[in-house]
Parts: sequence; structure tokens; C-alpha cells
Amino acid sequence: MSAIVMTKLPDTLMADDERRRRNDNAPGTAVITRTKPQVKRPSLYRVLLLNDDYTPMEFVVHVLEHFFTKNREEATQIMLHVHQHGVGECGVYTYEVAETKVTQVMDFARKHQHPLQCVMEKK
Ligand code: TYC
Repeated sequence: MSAIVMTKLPDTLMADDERRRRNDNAPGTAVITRTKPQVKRPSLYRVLLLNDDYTPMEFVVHVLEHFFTKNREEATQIMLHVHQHGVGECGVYTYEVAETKVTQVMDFARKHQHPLQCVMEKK
């Protein structure tokens, strides 16, 4: 039985802080410390419902309650807003969550043979 023991990490695998701790940079060179935070807020997307002449109001209210966790009062307000203005916001989510909601609503509307349209747009 034998084992290979690495006593020195290759430069490419060494973290900057470890490099600094060892102080073994090439002479006349320095490690540039990153000042920019490495966290970025994710882009947000609005999920919208579009009005049509055929989808029953009660179906839209159900969609808003079931997929967007609105209570009946909020769901009814949003549904009426869409009915009167043509479009309305159901919620704001990160890309993958918004995409999932759109797919769920479109699949559910199709299953019930309603022409309801749900879309997402970048904020
Ligand atoms: N306009 C539809 C009706 O009168 C109701 C409706 C509301 C449809 C919102 C779609 O996203 C919608 N039955």
C-alpha cells in the first residue's frame, strides 16, 4: 500500500488568502485583493396574467389562490384588474420560480381548455 502526499498545492488550486499567508509570490509581484463583494442579487421577473373573453372569472381567482398564494380578496382584486386593464401582476420571483409558475398556470389552463395566458417579464 502506498500513498501520494502533496506537500505543496499547485498555484491554481491555492486560494488568494493562502498565497498571502505563505508570502511566496514571485519577487516584485503582488496578489491583488478583490474588493468587489462576490454576492449579486438575482434579477427579478414579474409574472403577469393576460385578459381574454372566455376564461371564467372564478377559474382565474382559483389560479391566483392556488399558484400565487393569494387569499380570495387579493385574488379577486387582481382578477378584476386584469379583466378591466388587460394585464396584471400575480407576483415577482427569481427567473426559475417565475418560469415554473408560468408553466404551471399554462398547463392548468390548457388542461381545463381555457385560453388564459400567463407570461413573465424582467423587472
Ligand atoms: N375577461 C374574463 C371574463 O369576462 C375574465 C378574465 C379575467 C379572464 C382575467 C382572464 O386573466 C384573466 N370571463
